[in-house]
Amino acid sequence: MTAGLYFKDPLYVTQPLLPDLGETYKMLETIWKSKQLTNNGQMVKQLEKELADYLGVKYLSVLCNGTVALQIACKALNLTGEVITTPFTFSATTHSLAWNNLKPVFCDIEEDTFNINTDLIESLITPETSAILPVHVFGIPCNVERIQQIADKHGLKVLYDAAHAFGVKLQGKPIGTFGDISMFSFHATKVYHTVEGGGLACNQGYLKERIDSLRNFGQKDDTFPEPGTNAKLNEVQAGIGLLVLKRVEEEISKRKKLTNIYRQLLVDIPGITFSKDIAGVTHNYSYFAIRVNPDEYGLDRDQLFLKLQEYNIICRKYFYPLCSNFKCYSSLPSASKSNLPVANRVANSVLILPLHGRLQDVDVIKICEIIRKIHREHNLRKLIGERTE
Ligand code: T4K
Repeated sequence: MTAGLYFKDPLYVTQPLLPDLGETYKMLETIWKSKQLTNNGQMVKQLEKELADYLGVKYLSVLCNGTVALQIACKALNLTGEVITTPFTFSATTHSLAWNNLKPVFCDIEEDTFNINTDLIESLITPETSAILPVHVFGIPCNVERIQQIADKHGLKVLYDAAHAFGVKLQGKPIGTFGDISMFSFHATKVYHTVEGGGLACNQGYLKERIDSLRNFGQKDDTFPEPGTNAKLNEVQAGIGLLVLKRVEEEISKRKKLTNIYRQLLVDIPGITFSKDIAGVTHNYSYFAIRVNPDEYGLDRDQLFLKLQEYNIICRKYFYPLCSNFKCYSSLPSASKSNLPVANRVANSVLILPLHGRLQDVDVIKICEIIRKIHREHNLRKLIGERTE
């Protein structure tokens, strides 16, 4: 290993966007003075207003995290029976269905976008199907037009997992305006965060009311029409969220610059591929995903993942293992590998490289050099081995 290329401090796939500490103290002072720590206080109200504006959605509710937000969205939409979804996602997507006693029906994905393959959805619809739960994977929008056509034709609800898609737009239209409800994750590892947190965006007032009641024990004034839970965001996290929001544009533009460096420097490395910007999409650069083709690169994804750790580059294999291969779902008929060839292939070949606004250009340049060096060294060793045989 070349010492100069080794990172002294570990380079993680992400690092949270932190608000200014001085501003954070001031924000805390305001909360201390108000003595309102939770239960729909001023910070939460302000955050909902500012986020709805930023995301360009009619209604937005903030909640304690994205997973519980998804669970509440399923209830708010009265989902029953089966829900068609993607296996190529974080565990939370599938688990939120199971926690509502809904049966996940896995649909294969597209090779280029990693999103649900809309050509396959209709073949999975049964009389039990109540909804489609697609994910805008790594912030790349799904084929929202086709999904809505299918949903309208079959009377299905559409719940988007937009955990990665904060601020993304499609032909200028905010991503959270599609479908019946969209869930955003505001986890610390996301482009935008409230430490932990989530948001549900919708276009209809009655849904917002239902979500707000469900997150607050199912209470409506002094009555309890249905059982709810406690999914409230507190004032301190909402205050952090307001401060982080001020910095999110700068964060996205830094990530865009770094993404372009990655793209320029990785483009000619055999066996390494990645997505380009899509015309008409306003991207948020939430993740930088590469695919590793071992026949051309020399090492497979798992080998590269381990090799990069030797240089102190700590990547993530989102989303491996595939949700359909989890023990709790693998016996479902739709979970069979033959039903999901693309998703299985993608899950075995994708690697997420570090990308966040605290990274410097030189860090990304070094990561690319290391990926090139690993390829070269491996091929050289192979060549020498072949000659001496
Ligand atoms: N749907 C989708 C499609 C999702 O991706 C997610 C969450 C959800 C739903 C559910 O939303 P939430 O309920 O989480 O709001 C992370 C996140 O925990 C998770 O939010 C996220 N997706 C998933 C893709 O990634 P891990 O287990 O990979 O996180 P972790 O702790 O290993 O963090 C990654 C790196 O970030 C670490 O190596 C170091 C760095 N880091 C992390 C944290 C938490 C920091 O520097 N500081 C920190 O505070 O799951």
